[in-house]
Amino acid sequence: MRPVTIDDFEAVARERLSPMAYDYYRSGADEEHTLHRNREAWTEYALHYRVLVDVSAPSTATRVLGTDLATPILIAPTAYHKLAHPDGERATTRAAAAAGTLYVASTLATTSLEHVAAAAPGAPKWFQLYVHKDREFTLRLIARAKAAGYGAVVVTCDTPVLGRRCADVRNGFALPDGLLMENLVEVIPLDLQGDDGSELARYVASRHDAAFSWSDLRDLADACAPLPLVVKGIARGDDARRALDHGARAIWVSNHGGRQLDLAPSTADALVEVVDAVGRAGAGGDAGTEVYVDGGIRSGTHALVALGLGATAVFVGRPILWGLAEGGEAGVKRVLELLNAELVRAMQLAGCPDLASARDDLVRRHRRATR
Ligand code: FNR
Ligand code: LAC
Repeated sequence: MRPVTIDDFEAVARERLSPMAYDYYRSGADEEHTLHRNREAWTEYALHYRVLVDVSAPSTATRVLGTDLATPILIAPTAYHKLAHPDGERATTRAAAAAGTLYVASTLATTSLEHVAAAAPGAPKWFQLYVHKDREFTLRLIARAKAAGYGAVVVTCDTPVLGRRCADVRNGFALPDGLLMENLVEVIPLDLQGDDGSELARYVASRHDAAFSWSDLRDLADACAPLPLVVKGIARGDDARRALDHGARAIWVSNHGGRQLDLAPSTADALVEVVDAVGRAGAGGDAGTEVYVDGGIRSGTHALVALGLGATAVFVGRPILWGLAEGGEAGVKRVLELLNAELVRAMQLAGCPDLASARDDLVRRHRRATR
């Protein structure tokens, strides 16, 4: 069956992946309320479309931090791509380059950041950073990203500890033999072995710096310079303003795909608060703070709602993993082509010839019929 929707890709991935790998990719934290809220929240909005607009040649051209892209649908950092396909992150970065979009490589990748960069020379990519207790090691990761040609550093701030993913605890989640967190081989503590719960949770508990706070962010931004620093995992307007005051160049609204704090607000709701707090970002890169969002975006129509709510660009996580499992680099390309084709069709049906027009009173809360 050729996948027609992102959910079709997930169904194929579920057949292809080991149960442990699928559970790890799919899971949200605890009772998974936020996992489901993320996706449902996009349907709480309505696209108040316009008619009789020339939409014969819609443009999805986007600019993020000065980098021109063909689409506002970008690839979020997700760990362990080799769990889905032996080509792993190399396949993902090549597919991103071919689609004219941007890939954010995870600190916890199964391919070193240097090999990811070499897989698609010259293609725009950012490096996602987890701050380790070992600050010297953290600075070495930043230096490596600069040397490898990454265009920005994305610091993930919603993971001082790892959220509890119940399936991982039941499965005793661990990377299979032969797969490693290739960026971290110099620091992986041997005490990761254990037969209770998730190996990843033990790594995060032993290595991530839960003390990292606002007073450290400015220093981190300085250490990343001249690369811009993006702060990922923001869920509130006041935190978005603080991030900008402490050196962030852009704000990434995220709750980690519902994998961290359960009962966190949906990213759609957080996006509205953040855009209100830091000004309407530019879809296509006009003036204003750039605000990105991820979480539960499973179609181009969801993406159009997010852009209409003020996002400069959107990121997808799990859909890329489903594409990897379905067909490696070709599968990721098919996922990206599907999402972008859905976005273009939604723009045409909404009377949007470009992304800027999506911000002009297109999106409003869906009004439920009052009894
Ligand atoms: C993630 N995410 C994540 N984020 C991050 O900053 N570093 C990471 O290494 C990972 N790893 C990771 C693994 C898996 C399996 C998932 C599903 C997610 C979070 C990711 O960047 C993004 O915020 C969410 O995935 C977005 O939600 P959707 O699109 O997956 O619903
Ligand atoms: C996760 C970590 C790797 O969500 O970010 O699994």
